[in-house]
Amino acid sequence: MSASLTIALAKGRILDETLPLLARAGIEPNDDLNTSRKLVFSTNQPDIKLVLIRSADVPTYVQYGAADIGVAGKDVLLEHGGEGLYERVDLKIAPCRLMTAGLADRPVPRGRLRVATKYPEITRRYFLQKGQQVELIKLYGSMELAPIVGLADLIVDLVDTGNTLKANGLIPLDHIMDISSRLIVNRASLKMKNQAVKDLVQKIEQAVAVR
Ligand code: PRT
Ligand code: MG
Repeated sequence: MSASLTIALAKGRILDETLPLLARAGIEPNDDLNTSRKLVFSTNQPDIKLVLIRSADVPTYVQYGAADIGVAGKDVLLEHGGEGLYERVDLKIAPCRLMTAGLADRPVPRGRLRVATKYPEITRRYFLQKGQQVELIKLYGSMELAPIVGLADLIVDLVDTGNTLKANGLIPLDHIMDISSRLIVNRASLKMKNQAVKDLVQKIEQAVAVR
């Protein structure tokens, strides 16, 4: 008898790219996660279940042990702070870059800049380390609009193809860091359910390696 494990995933690109990895690790949900309205899913492994939550909530569920394991972007993990959890595997999925961006047709003004972002913690640290004073404006999405309407001089956002910036007259400026999704594990689960967690982590590492 092995301990039961709960894995937290988020809908969207993380789910789309994690399901094939789980399948290669021998874990298949019993329902279609993309169409079902359920939040808890059994799998072909009787002792493994999946829960589906918002991506920014994944570290919180794992931190408190409501899920033993989770998949979250490095952006989300840095913003959360990582308390109560361990990052175990770089899944190399959902890759992108965290960047500053501004209007293509206007130079960045001098003096104290206004920066709009969904990532105030990462952004605060980035400009602090550069020794640059900024005023942070926390947004929950559509950051690209902020410079257009004069809400901010710069944004800090994720960039993949660059098409979203371009479509809004913005250009990428400074590369803050590369981002990919990580497998995270609750600290207590790693101790209390050590064998089950180790087995699963190992299978997923193998699935990432053959990808
Ligand atoms: O969308 P929702 O608010 O429900 O949640 P979410 O934004 O947290 O979920 P989702 O699925 O959009 O993103 C989950 C994770 O995927 C993020 O935490 C990142 O680690 C990762 N990821 C990888 C991305 C992108 N690539 C990405 N391109 N997340 C968001 N984007 C957005 C970006 O914010 C911008 O609006 O896509 C747009 C830019 O894309 P390009 O291709 O036009 O440059
Ligand atoms: Mg999104």
